[in-house]
Amino acid sequence: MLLVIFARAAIAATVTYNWNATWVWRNPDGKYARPVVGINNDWPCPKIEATVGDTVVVNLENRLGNQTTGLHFHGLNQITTEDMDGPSGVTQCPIPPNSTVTYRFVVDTAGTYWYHSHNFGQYPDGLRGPLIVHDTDDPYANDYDEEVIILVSDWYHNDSITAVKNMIQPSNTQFAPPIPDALLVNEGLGANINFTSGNTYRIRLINVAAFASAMIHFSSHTMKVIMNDGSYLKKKDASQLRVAPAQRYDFLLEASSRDSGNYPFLVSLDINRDWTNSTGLQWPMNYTGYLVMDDSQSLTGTDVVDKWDPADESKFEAHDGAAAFSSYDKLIQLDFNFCFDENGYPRACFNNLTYIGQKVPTLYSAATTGDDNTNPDVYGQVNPFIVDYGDIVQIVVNNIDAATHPFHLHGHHFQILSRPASGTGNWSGSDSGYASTPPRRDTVAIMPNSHAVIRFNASNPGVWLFHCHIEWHVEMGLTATIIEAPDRLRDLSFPQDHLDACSKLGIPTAGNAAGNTADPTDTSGMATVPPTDYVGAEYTGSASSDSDSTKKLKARRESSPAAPQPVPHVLDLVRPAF
Ligand SMILES: [Cu+2]
Repeated sequence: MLLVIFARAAIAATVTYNWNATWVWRNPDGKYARPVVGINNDWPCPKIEATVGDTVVVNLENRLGNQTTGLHFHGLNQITTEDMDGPSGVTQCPIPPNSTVTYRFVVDTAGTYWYHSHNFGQYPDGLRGPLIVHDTDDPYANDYDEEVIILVSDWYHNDSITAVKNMIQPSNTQFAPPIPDALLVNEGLGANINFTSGNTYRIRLINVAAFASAMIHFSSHTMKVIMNDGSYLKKKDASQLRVAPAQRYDFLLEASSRDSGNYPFLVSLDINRDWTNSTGLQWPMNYTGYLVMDDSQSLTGTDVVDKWDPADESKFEAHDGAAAFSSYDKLIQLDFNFCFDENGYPRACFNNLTYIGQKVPTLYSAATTGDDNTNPDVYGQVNPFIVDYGDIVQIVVNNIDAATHPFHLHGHHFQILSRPASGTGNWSGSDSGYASTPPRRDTVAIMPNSHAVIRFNASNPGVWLFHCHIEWHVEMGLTATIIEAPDRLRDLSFPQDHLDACSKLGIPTAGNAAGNTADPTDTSGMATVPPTDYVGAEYTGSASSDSDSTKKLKARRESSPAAPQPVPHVLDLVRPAF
């Protein structure tokens, strides 16, 4: 055993990426060219790829000129590296133009992940990509021959700041989000898979959308699901899957020796209503790809799905058979509904409170407020919840809205004990009927007018967001903050380049939410009302002159002032719900 450990330690590598965040012009749907946030003057963004035990280093330089940036590594739990998680205002400051911040962490769990900007509403502008951690001990290693990544997403012709400005208007009384203009597969319109007879393929399906879920179905081939969100599952057949924003599925597709020709598959954007029982309500955004076994034949034919009836994500079972935590020490109940703030602007609320960003990043407050850091008042209205080290925490989300919302927890893979069907209503308060060997995920899609019950072990000190992964809803404030084991966060130190990013922006790095170091329990100066003027990632300082791309982008934004987002016609059938 010692020898094995030694051998693995010896091969652990450091994988380094030197990245500039840059604007580039792209036309991924073939209908509209626009600036997108790329890496090193290219887009789609590159893949991060490493092996379990490796150290990943990303040196990220902001060369955007007119926006701040940052990166989150979605699904990695950042054990002992809680300051590398990436969300702006939480574990770091936004990175201003012409600054570099280094992310350094060990990838300790194999699986399919992704990275994305967690800096205001920036990732729908393109800053997102796959993050693959290969396993040295893959239980399914002998079951497949090749790997294929499929990235699915919605896409918008508006840039994100314009889209959010249009959304957060008092006239938007229906809380309508930006409506996608296109469905992208692999950040474009082409994702055929070369399929060789006799081979089995491991598909790594990742949804990087800002809003839409995606349905997927393969004609003539059954998906054998082996992993969700970087957590192995007992192999299970699925005819259709729904992958919500930020979720991932790994599944096997077998090109049997009897197969020949080319087989279509269908990816369809899902409007997030549970229309499994309502065939009339859908977006006309479908993509047909092909499993290509015979190049000489043309790619024709479509995969027709009469009715979407995807696998129930709560019914998969963890591969290791780990039992559900049998009880809990701390209950956090979050009733989610849309709401209006004091100024009549549409927001999204947990327990009638919307998340309001504060001056000091929350982790920095936890590290610098001493014994007061167990007092939630120190953190301001970031919807803070304190949990103690080693607590088994149960989070209940009641989704009072009539649409599906995918909720993501940073820093953990949680157990999904219950995620009942649409229309089930709120949690009864009784802990019964739960899964015994539940799947573990980092993102759970909660059904319309229903709820979910999840549990995790608070063994990872840090400040971890819990939020809807519809990016538009994050910008409306649908976020809570788990402050985990604050007694173990006291006097944490932070890398100088992270602190430098703050000082360049004039952001304090110590004290309570308002930067008060003398009396952290003094709440004066904290933000208590969300700003009415949305600026998102926009940088108005004079750190650099604008590039041609940013000038064009600014000109376009200035020529189209904010206007209420029209409610799309298809939604007139029912009360709009997002
Ligand atoms: Cu949402």
